[in-house]
Amino acid sequence: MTKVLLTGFEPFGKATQNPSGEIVKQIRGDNIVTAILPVAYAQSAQRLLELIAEHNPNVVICLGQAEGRTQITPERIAINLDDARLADNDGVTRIDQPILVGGPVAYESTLPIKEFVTAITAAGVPAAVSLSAGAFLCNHIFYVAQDALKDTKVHSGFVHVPLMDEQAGEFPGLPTMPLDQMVKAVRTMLEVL
Ligand code: PCA
Repeated sequence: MTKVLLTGFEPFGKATQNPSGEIVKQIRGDNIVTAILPVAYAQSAQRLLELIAEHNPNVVICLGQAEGRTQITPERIAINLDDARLADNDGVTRIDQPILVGGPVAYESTLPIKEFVTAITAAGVPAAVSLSAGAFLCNHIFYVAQDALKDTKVHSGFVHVPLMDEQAGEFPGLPTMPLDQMVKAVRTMLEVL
């Protein structure tokens, strides 16, 4: 039986909501553990590692918000770099800092990202593989997960989602997607597994 750990993030920056957190609130299942991670470098990594140790999942999918995107985007690569002008929710800014000193430059997702994109698109929700998760919290947690699980059979990775319609007022001019479409996309990924 596949046991899935599914995480989202708290709101950050100028946002008062985060679609990734709203999605995980709507996903329930016997073999699914959900959690909302803090948008803070140190705490988010610690919390994710605790959740993995506590629940021993076979699959870890982390979700996050990507302003400006129009599609559900499973990420292909996590890079060993924190580099963002935006401070995390603890006020910490990291520029040009490796996540793991001496660690590999990058890790690949071990989720079936191409199958995800095919299935999500077939379900009527726009999706595409992304080649960059950025260098803020989403990439951070992605890299931490891939490093922690590198010698295991656990499949893990990260999926960015667009802003949701309810955020249009806070992000004028940026594309949004209805939350139920995003929930459908995540349910579709769980079916693929
Ligand atoms: N998106 C940010 C961090 C938290 C989130 O939901 C990112 O893309 O790094």
